[in-house]
Amino acid sequence: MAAGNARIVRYIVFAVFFVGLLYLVSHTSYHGVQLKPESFGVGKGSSTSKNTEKENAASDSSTSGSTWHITKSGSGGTGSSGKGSGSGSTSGSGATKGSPKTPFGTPKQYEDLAEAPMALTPSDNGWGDLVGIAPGPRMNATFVSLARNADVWDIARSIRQVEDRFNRRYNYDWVFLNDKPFDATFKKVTSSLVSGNTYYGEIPNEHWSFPDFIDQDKAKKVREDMKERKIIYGDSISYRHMCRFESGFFFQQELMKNYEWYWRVEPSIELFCDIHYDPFRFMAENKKKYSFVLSLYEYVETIPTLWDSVRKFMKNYPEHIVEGNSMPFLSDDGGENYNHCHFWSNFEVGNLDWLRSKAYVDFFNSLDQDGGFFYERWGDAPVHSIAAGLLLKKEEIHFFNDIAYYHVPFTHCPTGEQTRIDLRCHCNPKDNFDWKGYSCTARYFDLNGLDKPAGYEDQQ
Ligand SMILES: Nc1nc2c(ncn2[C@@H]2O[C@H](COP(=O)(O)OP(=O)(O)OP(=O)(O)O)[C@@H](O)[C@H]2O)c(=O)[nH]1
Ligand SMILES: *[C@@H]1O[C@H](CO)[C@@H](O)[C@H](O)[C@H]1NC(C)=O
Ligand SMILES: [Mg+2]
Repeated sequence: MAAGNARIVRYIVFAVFFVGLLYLVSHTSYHGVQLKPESFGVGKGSSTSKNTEKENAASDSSTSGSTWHITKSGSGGTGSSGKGSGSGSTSGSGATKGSPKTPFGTPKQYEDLAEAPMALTPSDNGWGDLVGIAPGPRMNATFVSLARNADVWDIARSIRQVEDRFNRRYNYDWVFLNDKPFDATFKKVTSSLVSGNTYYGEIPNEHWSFPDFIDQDKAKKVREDMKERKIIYGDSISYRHMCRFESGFFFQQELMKNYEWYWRVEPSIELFCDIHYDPFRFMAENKKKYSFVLSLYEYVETIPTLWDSVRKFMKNYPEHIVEGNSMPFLSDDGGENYNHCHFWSNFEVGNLDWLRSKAYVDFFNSLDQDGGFFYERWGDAPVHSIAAGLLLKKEEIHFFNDIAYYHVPFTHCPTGEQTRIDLRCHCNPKDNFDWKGYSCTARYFDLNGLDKPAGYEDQQ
């Protein structure tokens, strides 16, 4: 019995000592005795260790670079299974060999991945080091978004994708335009998401109102009639101001005058693939002035007399109509009638100096005088497209196959499996609109004598 009691006492003493020890360790380790991360089976990661901090500073490494590398070598390991599922071993092994091991830039990597530190807070070394800034020159360019304060979360989604897929490595500016003042929330949220500088402009009233030559009664009757006929946005005044603004004034805003190139971004769009090069620089170096990813036929009810107006312009300003233009994209009978094809302008990368040129300004003013922005419901997409089609050489219009894009309800997902794999796309190729019957993109290819990408027949 006595021996048993002594054992129990010994147990209790030991337990009390152990608990005390635990208490001591847990309360002093952050100041004194540091628990070694290695003892938990992870790399040196604690930002609280001075030792680790020193290593962080000394080593030429980044957490994200190594994280990425782990993902990469993981998928590399499944290369053989990919081979079996694909379109034959040639393209399968081509995919493994052909795709770059580093996505872009030169992510810094550890010899031993287990040694990589983990930056947990913005003050830790390596926190902002998410693969490098892209090398090369920057163009005189900006993103531009027209938006209302209420669009903040929808534009936030768009910005996030543009940044993730492209701009975080390029840091181009972003101009926001609104017919009303932007509120503090809009500015705070958007500027937190954009890696470049952000600018907020209020549109002057003369760019967002009825010109005095518009007959208000006539315009009102049109809206009532279109409402009855259930034409989308047919009864909206603001939508008409928006279309006229995008057609004739966004590039004239004071903030936009600071740039030569623009990339238009609308709320709630999606980008599905990495963008590995600078589209602005591509445009500049290849002498492009306008670009698109989606094209389609316009809703005829919204533009019944647009082509009449265009013909009047062509007659009055023959000097602006360029030889070697894209008329066959717009008309099937040499310019007599409009086939309603247009580039979808909610995505555009283009040249602002072209839009500010006499040719384009004459074109817009001529159309504007005819009143169709209010007596009908002319969209900025056919207006921009017809201008690009007539005032530019056909080689100056570019189709960005590798910019994968969605704006409700259409998707451009690059044709060609290898392209989608190389660009790490997450769009479903079945959703690609390019070769469907209601797309005009095949006309663009035919007109320019371009070979359609391999595999397009399967998507018709
Ligand atoms: N500031 C402001 N921006 C507007 C207004 N109406 C539309 N916009 C913007 O103009 C662009 C086009 O408007 P949307 O409503 O997207 O028109 P849409 O693309 O034809 O149609 P959905 O996207 O399908 O609704 C978007 O960037 C909108 O944020 C407006 O009254 N004020
Ligand atoms: C950028 O382009 C605008 C418009 O063409 C021009 O006024 C401005 O000087 C340019 N800025 C630079 C830095 O080249
Ligand atoms: Mg839209």
